[in-house]
Amino acid sequence: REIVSPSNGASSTSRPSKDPSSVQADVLQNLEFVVGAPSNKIPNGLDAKSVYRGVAASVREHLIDAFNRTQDYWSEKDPKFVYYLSAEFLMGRSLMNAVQNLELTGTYSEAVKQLGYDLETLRDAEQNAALGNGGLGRLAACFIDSMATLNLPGWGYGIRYKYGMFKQAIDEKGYQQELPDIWLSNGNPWEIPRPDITFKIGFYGSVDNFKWSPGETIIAKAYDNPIPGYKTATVGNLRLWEALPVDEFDLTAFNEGKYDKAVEQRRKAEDISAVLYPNDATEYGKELRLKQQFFFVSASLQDALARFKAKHSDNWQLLPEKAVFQMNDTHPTIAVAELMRLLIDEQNLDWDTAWGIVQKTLAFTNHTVMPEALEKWPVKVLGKLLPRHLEIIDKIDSIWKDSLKEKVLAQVEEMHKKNPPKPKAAKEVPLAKKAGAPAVPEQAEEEEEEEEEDPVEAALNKYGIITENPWEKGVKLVNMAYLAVVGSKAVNGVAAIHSDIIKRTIFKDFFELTPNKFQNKTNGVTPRRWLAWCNPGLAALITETLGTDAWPNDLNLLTGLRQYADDKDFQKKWRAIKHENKARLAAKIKERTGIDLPTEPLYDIQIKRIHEYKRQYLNILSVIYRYHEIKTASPEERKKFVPRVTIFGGKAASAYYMAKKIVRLINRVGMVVNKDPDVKDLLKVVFVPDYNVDWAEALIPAAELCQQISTAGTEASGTSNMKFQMNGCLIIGTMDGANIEIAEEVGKENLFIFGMDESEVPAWREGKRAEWKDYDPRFVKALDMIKDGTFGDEEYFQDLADSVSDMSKSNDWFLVAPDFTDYMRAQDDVDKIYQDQDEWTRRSILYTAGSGFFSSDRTIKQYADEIWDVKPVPVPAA
Ligand code: F55
Repeated sequence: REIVSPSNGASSTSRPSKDPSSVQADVLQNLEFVVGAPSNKIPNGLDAKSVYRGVAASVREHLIDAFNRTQDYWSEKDPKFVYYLSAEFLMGRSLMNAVQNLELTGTYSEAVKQLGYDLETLRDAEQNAALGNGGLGRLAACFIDSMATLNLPGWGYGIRYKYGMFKQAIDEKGYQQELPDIWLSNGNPWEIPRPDITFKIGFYGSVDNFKWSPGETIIAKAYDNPIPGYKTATVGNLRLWEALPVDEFDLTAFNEGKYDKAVEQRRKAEDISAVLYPNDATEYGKELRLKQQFFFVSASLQDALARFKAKHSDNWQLLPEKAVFQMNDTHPTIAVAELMRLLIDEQNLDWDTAWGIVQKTLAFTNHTVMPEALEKWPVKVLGKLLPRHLEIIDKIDSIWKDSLKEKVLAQVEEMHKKNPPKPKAAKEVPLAKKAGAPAVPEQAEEEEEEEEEDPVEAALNKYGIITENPWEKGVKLVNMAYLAVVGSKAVNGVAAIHSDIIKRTIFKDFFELTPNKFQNKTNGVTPRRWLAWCNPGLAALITETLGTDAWPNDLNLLTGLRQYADDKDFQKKWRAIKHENKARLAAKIKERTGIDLPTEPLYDIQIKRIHEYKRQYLNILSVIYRYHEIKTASPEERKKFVPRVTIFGGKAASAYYMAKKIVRLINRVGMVVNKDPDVKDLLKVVFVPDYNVDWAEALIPAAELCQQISTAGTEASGTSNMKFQMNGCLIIGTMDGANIEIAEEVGKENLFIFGMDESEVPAWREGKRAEWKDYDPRFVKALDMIKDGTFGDEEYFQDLADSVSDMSKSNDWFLVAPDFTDYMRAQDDVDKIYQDQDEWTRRSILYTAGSGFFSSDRTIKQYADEIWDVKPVPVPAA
C-alpha cells in the first residue's frame, strides 16, 4: 500500500515557512482554524494548552511536508526496509524534540515570544506519550530516532493504546495509587489518522483442511506518527494501530431496543487497543494480551506485504531483499506463525518456500533472562484464539525436532558409549527453577521420575517449542522465545554480558546448534533527546569547547573533551552547569512535591521501574543507616558528613507485592528524615511521583551520582546508565549489564563498582547462602529501624525485612545482604571523592567524553550492517 502524498510531487506548492514572522502567522492561523480559538482571544487570553495546540499544529506542517517527501522518495527508490515490531514505544513529549530536530528552535522561540509566550511553558502543556513500561519501550523510541537520523528506510510498528502507562500518585501514607493515563484527552497533533489504511484481523473460529474461518473479525486502523531525524531531510514513520469493530453498530439489536447489545461489538473490538499492560517483568498469560500482540503483528505484516506486493506482485522470493522485521522481545513473536500463514494461506506458497522466506526475514531481540518474563502461552489459550497458528506452530515444532533427530541420536549413542546406559535418562532441570522461581511441586517431580522416557525423545524435548509446563502436568505451553529463535535469521542480546549469558543459559541448546545466529547489539540512547536537548547548558559548553556542533550525530567526537578533564577553568564551567541543572530540578521538585531541596549537596538518583532485582531496597537500607549515623552523631561529628539528596523515581507493577512495599518504605523514610531537625540539610530523601520520560529529562542532567545496582547477571543492559553517563554523572554500580562496557570506556577506576560479579552469584545462591551469616551490623541496624517502627507501619514492612534476613521465609534471591558491606564501602568512596571536587569533576568530564559508544546511532548502524542489511537512503533536501 502506497502512501499517497497530496502534494503529488508539485514542488510549487508552498512549503511551511521558516522565518519567525511567517511562523508567527502560521501559528495564529492554526490557533484560529485548527484549535478553533475565538479570534478576539488570540493570542492573549488563551491558556497555555490552547497555544501549545496552535504551535504544535504549525510544527506538524513542517513534519508532514518532510514526511511526505521522505516516504515518496523511499517508495520511488524501493530500497530494503526495516520494520521494527514493538508492543511498546515510550515516546514522551514531541514538541521540543520536533522543533529541535527540524532546527527551528530559534525561529519558534522568537515567534512564540512575539505572541507573549515562551516555548518552555508550552512544552509543559503537552501530554506524555507513555506507550511503554520502561527500558524496552524507550529503547524502541531511541531506535526510531536514530533510524531517521541515519536515513535508514524503516518504520516502527506498534499499538495506539488509548491509555498508556498508568499515572502514579503517592498517598499520604506513602502508598502508590494507580490512575488511568488519559493521554489523548487534549487531542494528539503528532499523529495522522489514516482511515483508508485498514486491515481485517481475525480471531477464534475453526480450521477446516488448513483453511481458517475466524469466529470474530475486527479492523486495524493506521495512525502515522512522523519521526524527524536530526540534520537530515528524512522524516521516518511510527505506524500505530487502533482496533475498531467491523460494524460500528448492530442496527438489528438497536431496533429491538437492546441498546447495550448494539454497541457491544464496538466495545469488544476497542478493548484490544485500549490499555498498555503495566508490567515490565512478568508475563500475563491473559488472552487479551495475546490478542493485542496478534492484532498489531497481523496488521503490520499485512501492511508490509501489501506494500511489497504492489511493487513486486508475487515475486515472494524477493521479500528478504526488501523487508526485515525486527521483533522487540517475545511480544511480537507470533509473527513467525502469522508470516507463514499469510504466505501459505493467502499467497499460496508451499510450506518449504514460505519457511525459507520467513527465516530470512525475521530477527529477534531478547531483553531479559528473568524466567517470569519469558512468554509461554498455554496451548489451550493460543489454540482457541488462533487455531490456524497453533497448527502452524505445531508443524514448525515437529519439522524442527525431526531435523535434529539424527544429531540427537548420535549424541545419545556417544553418551551411551561413554557411560553405559543408565536405567533413566538424565533429567533437565527446568530453567525457571534454576533461576529461582518457586520450586516445582515435589510430587510432580516424583511422578515425572517414575516415567520411562525414551532418551532420544528426552534429548529432543529440550529443543521443543511446544513443551509441558513443569509446574502443571499435562498442560502444554508454546515457548515464544524458542519459536522466535527457530524462525529468525539472527538473535541478539542487548549488552555484551547479556548476549553471553543467553548463550550459556536460556538459549544454550540453540546456540550449540547454530552459533552464528547469535549476536550482541549493545544498547544505546539518542544523544539528541538525552544530552543535546535536555541539557542545553552542557551542550553549549561542549560545542564551544570542541569548536563544532557536529557531535550529536557523531558522538565519538566527545572524546575531544578528555584533554580538558584536568583543566581547572573548564572544570569550573562544567560544575557551574551541573549546579544550574540541580537548581532547575530542585524548583521542579518543589513545585510537584512541596519539598525544599538545597542545591549544594551531592544529588544521588535512582530512577527505574521498581523491582527486587534492581535493588532499590539496597539503596534505601543504606540511606536508613546514614540517617541513623547522622542522628547519633554529635554536632561536631555532623560537620564531617557529606550532604546528600537521595532521589528515587519509578513505578511498581500494580500487582507486584514486594515492589509496592518498597515504594512505601522509601516514601516513609522520606517523611521521617525530611522533617527531622537533627538532619537538616545533611540528608534529604525524595520520591518523585509519576516518574516518566520528562521527569527523566529533568533528573538526569542534574544527577551527580546514579545508582545502577542490580544483582549481577539480572539487568540485561540498562539504558539510563548511558543517559547519566552522557550527562557527566558518576555511577555507583555492579558489574552488570552495560555498566561493564561503560567501565571499559571510562576506566573502571572512575566508577564506584561493588558487589559480587555474575560468575560468583550462582555459587552463592546454590551453596554458600545456606551457611552464610556475616550480616553487616549496619545492615542489621537498618532492618531493626524498619522493624521497630521508626518509619511507622512496622507490621506492614515485616515481610520486606524478612525477605533479606530470614532464610526460613525467603532466600534473599537478589543478594541484598551479602552485597551490603561492599556497597557501603563504595558509598564511603563516593563521599570521599565528592569532597575533592576537582577529582569528582575530572571524572564527570571523562564520563561524558567516553559516552560516544552509547549513542543509539552506533547501535542502529550495527543492526543495519550486521542483521538487517539495510542501507541509508538520504532524502534530497527540499
Ligand atoms: C515489558 C513487558 C513484558 Cl511482558 C516483559 C518485559 C517488559 C519490559 O519492559 N522489559 C524491559 O524494559 N526490559 C529492559 O530492556 C532494556 C532495553 O533493552 C534493558 O536495558 C533492561 O536491562 C531490560 O530490563
